[in-house]
Amino acid sequence: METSKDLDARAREILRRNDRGAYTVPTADLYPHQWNWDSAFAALGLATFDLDRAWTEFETLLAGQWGSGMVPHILFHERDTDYFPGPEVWDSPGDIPSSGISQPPVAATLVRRIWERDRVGYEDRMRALFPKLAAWHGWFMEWRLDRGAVCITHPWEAGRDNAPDWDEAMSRINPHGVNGYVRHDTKCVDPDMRPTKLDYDRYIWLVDRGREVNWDEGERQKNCDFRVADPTMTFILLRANLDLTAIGYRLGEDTSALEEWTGILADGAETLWNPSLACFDSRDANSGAWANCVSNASFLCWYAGIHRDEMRRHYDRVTSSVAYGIPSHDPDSSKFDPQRYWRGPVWPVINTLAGIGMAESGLKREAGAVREFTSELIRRNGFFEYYNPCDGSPAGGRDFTWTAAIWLAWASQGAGDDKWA
Ligand code: 2M8
Repeated sequence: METSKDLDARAREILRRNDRGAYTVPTADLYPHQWNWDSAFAALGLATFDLDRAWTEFETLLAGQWGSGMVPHILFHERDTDYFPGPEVWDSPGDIPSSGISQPPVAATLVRRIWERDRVGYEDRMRALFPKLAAWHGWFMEWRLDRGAVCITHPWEAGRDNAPDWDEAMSRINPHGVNGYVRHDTKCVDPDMRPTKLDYDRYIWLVDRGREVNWDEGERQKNCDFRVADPTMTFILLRANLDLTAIGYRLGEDTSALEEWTGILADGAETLWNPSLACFDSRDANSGAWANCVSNASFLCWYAGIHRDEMRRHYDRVTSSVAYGIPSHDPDSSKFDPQRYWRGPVWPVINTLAGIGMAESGLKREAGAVREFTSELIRRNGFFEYYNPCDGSPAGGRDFTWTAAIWLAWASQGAGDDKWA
């Protein structure tokens, strides 16, 4: 087995290899563009050895912001790649070719972390990013709230693409008229580790609907076929908003709107509490129905500063049923699939956010265990996209940017005093 130092060097090498100059791709073949939340994690990793480059990562991401404030989930800086669906399918109106939806806004939290550790010489760059991040948060507040919780309009927006959380809402979509497309993802990784064809038909059907109205949010809201209030988005935006407020204080900026949004989001997060499941859950904003899913996103409550004893009990239960936590879906559920993407596997990216939240909330045992699961999976297998929670085997894309970044900034034993939480 490699030492921590060897792994540190390999992680840096992966970040360098996935670096395209001013942005980082998640992994070369499978995802050859700039993804929103992957990019913010890339910056966190880059900051451990090249601070300047880390700031550039955020700047490139925010350069893709639309006039509405929305920051797309994919920026296509290069047109000619095999990724599907590429820029011509989205046909979006931004200056940089992009998708038409967003992703969990972890950027404010991660840039705060980077800036607070090394402020000297970076105030101007922070000052330039601040209004852009605030406008992005404001876009969620304007267009995506349901009783104060943040809704997604496409499964790709939550980043948990094929999570069972969306099964019910997606089952109502009849993807008529979608055909003739060629997937590239299943050529790069085992199809059993990816969403199914029916999932993809529906993903593309939803993209077609957005493109038809030129991604106008007002139009999309009038006729919204898929709108689900989601713990990933709600907890992450709530946390990001608190962090952006802290940045604003330090810069001497007006933070009154941010403070108001925090109150709304904190109330909204409570509306995701499913009393019969005794858990934070996804809620269909069109039908009002609960998804009835204990997912890894449910455990982001602490990251957003929200505590519940019931969530500790769920955590103990789901992690005692697998060898490595946190499974992305409840192992006691019939929908649990330890190999298929967001329907069971462990994702270092969610483990990091959940682990940070647990540590900050004083859940030392749980936080330590989540870090140890993550660290051991990486030490055993290297830097994969996700891992099987039952046997720890690696899955999905290899040499993965956010896994390498997370190793350097959080999971590595060598991260020492610099380790987050
Ligand atoms: C996965 O999603 C993309 C679509 O956005 C895909 O499957 O093609 C998700 O895991 C998402 O959370 C992640 O940001 C993206 C790139 O790593 O891949």
